Amino acid sequence: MNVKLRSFFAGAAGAVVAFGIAEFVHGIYQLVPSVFVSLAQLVIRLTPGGFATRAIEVLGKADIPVLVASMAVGGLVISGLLAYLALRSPLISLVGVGVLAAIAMAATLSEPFVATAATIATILAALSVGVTVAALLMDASGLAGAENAEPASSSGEEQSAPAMAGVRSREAHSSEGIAVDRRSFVLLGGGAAAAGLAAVGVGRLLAGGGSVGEGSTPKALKNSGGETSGGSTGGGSTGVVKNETLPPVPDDATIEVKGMPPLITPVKEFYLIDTALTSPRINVDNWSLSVKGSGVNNPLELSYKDIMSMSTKESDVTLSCVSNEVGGGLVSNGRWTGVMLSDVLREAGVDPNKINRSSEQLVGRSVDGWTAGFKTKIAFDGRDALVAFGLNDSELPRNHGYPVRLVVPGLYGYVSATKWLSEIELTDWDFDAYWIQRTWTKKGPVKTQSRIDTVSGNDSLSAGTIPVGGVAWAPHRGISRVEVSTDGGETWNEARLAAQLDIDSWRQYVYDWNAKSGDHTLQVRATDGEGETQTSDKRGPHGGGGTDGATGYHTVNVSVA
Ligand SMILES: Nc1nc2c(c(=O)[nH]1)N[C@H]1C(S)=C(S)[C@@H](COP(=O)(O)O)O[C@H]1N2
Ligand SMILES: [Mo]
Repeated sequence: MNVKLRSFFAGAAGAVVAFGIAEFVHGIYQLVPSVFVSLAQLVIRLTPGGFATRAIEVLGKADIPVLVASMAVGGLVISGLLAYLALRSPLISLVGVGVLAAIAMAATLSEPFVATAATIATILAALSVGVTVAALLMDASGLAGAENAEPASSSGEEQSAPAMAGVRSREAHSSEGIAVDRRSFVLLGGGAAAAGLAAVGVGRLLAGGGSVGEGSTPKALKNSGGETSGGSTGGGSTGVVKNETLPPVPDDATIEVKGMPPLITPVKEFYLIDTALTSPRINVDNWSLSVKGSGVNNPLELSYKDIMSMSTKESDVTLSCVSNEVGGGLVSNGRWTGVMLSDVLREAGVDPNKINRSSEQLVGRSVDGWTAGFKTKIAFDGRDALVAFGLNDSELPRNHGYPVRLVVPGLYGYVSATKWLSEIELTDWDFDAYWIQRTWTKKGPVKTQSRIDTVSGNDSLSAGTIPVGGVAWAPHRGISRVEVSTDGGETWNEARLAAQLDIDSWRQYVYDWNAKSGDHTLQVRATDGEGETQTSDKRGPHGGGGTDGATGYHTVNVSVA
């Protein structure tokens, strides 16, 4: 292994150690954000629209491992190069480390919940140790650095100077550096890297897992009439509590066919889309929801208890993502519990009759700065727009927005369904929320759609009766009719509909197809409660002329034996 390579690996090993320390501290003290996660968030935030759109919306969360892997590789390469650079010019290397420190601080300090001093100290300490490890490794292999470099003088990067001490002092020591053979170098470097990785692992474990597990199972909600959760008897400002709950799902609202999705999507199967690398961990004791902006005559700062003491409402609402492909799975039906958004706004002194240009848009903002906006009047038009704290009779799971999110029937998630809600602001229509800035359409009404669930192209089918069924949705308009074609759209057959649970909810259908052997093209189309049939126009969610959701008929090619 030559000198260049050794210095490169020394730098990379130092980086692993530095990250290990930072992750470990994050694990034991959450208010020091994970440098890695914060950096990834920063990358996502700064990514230009087109790319972020593809990466996050179109691919869902599949981009996250790619992002994490490329960041890890990038970090190692940069650190390796910095160490290699130190051989020539410790000063430039020092500046490089200073820049890394600055970026790490910028990323972490912009997180919603952060202990500033502890975070700065952690980053400085981690970098110091990392650089020291790198320098010791280089020392150990007898790398003489910076023959001609002047010691770094009193530059602005002096803050991270301790980190570079090892590198700079090496000039003095290098003559007596213990030159180790290749094997020992690999052992030492590998040992340092392994220790760093172990620290990362322990840190991640302590922090409660990555983006997948998302911590413990949410607590069940107590919804018995009049009983408010929160445990407090400290007489809230709001008087009467009228908890309105829904009866169990009626039998006739479901059709029992193999492959039919459950009418209410279990939490574990509920689709998941957001820009957060890991869901914010919010302690309800220091969380609040502020309601402010134009036309808000009585700005509010609501605690979790305040919200739990208001009248609650349950509602079955199908939530869908604008980036769902025709036939795709980014749609689910939830039984949501919350308080009416209109109640919250009225409490904040918003007069529905006085909404004007300057209060035309309602913007939800999450603790991590994500935004979504829709017409304020939608909150007052009678639909069950909720400030939701429950899903399927439990508290919201962390990855679905704990403690509180918005749910607005009839609007795609990207314009309405702010998770980890921290602020509701009334403003004008000029403000562009997160995905609008990234080229998606400003208004996002959910398009009427239908999906074939009980038959797939891979099934081995045999002639006879085959139930072709699935779900159709047109939230807040309802579904009045579903038709199935078995000949690629030449002729259409009326499907049998389950009872409509709610016009905001998807509806199950089935068509009992008398299948003959041969190849067939199955299609489905739905008509909404206003008599409008979904368009056959084939469009992707984004691109190909559209930026407002996919259209066309779900088509499944089958061959029957
Ligand atoms: N804070 C926050 N809220 C968010 C998002 C986000 O990225 N951040 N994504 C939105 C989008 S695009 C959709 S489709 C829904 C998805 O909600 P779910 O993950 O609970 O299914 O959440 C919305 N709320
Ligand atoms: Mo979405």
